[in-house]
Amino acid sequence: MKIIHTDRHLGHSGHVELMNGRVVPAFEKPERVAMILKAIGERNLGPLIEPTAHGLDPVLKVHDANYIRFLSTAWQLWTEDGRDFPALPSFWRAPGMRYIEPETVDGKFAHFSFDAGCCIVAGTWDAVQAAADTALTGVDLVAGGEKTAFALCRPPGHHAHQATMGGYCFVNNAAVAAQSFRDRGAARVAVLDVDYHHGNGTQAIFYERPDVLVCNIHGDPRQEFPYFLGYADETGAGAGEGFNANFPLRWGTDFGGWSAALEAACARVEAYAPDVVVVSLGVDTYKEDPISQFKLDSPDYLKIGARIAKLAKPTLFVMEGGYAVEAIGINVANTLEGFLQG
Ligand code: OKP
Ligand code: ZN
Repeated sequence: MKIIHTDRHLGHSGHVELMNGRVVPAFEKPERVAMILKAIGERNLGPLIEPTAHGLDPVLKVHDANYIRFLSTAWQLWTEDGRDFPALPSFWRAPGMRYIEPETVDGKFAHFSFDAGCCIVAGTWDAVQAAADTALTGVDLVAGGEKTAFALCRPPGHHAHQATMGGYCFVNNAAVAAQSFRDRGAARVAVLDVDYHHGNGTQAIFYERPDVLVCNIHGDPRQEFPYFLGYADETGAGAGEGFNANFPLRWGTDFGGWSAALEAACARVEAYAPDVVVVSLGVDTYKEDPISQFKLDSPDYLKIGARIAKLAKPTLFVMEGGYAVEAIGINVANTLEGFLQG
């Protein structure tokens, strides 16, 4: 299994987030990738390859041009204003307010975000572009006939909407990959999102489309971020009715409960008979994850990988979350190893 990786993610570092009302170092940090690389190397899961540049056209197929223009200039706008520290929004739109892009930098940050989880620093945009290229290089491999590939994306993507950043996510790498598979001839693409958090961005991007099935297993939004999407009654709309499936689970869910949801999600994928599967791979379902509330243990990830392999479809893994840095490598490597042996 080829592993697509570049060290350009390193520029997205030194950033902060808000945790329980305090400014703290971001949980979504470069060490996550270092630990994944270490475990992948120790297990000999496959060669590392560099992503190739795909430009912004495939990104603009799922994101608005105004939003991408904002992301590509946000650091410049922020520092032009005399600020030499990481950028964060602190204002958002309430329902009923106007959808207008303001002229000033704080207005633009408010307009294009839904939380304070997307801190921008000097290297953020380059890292975001590199992550999209990483996913797209994975598409090249799998569309070109490889059975599987692992796009080691950082920052993650599944919370990013068409024109909104949030939850550590800027460009929706998995959605860009799914769209790219469509554009390269796949008639039906399934996205299976196993990250602890609901992939609200991926759901929203494909919600009215029958050509991309989106299945999500995640913390119940009644209790968990992103709170306002991810309920079981969200089944798609218009032509997309019946092509979105949510499996919300309560805080404290262990592998027994989680794997029952995986079985149900996999049954949906099988019934859809996709040409290719994109797995949004988050391992923040782990029992020691510092921001999550499920109880999966490291050996469980071997079984998850094996169940995904049983779908017997070309499969692109796209990295999303996982914040227990000491175990993230083991848990990702277990998933991939379970898949390869399954
Ligand atoms: C991204 B991915 C703690 C609040 C949590 C954002 C969680 C984003 C998770 N400061 N906020 O799905 O792993
Ligand atoms: Zn997550």
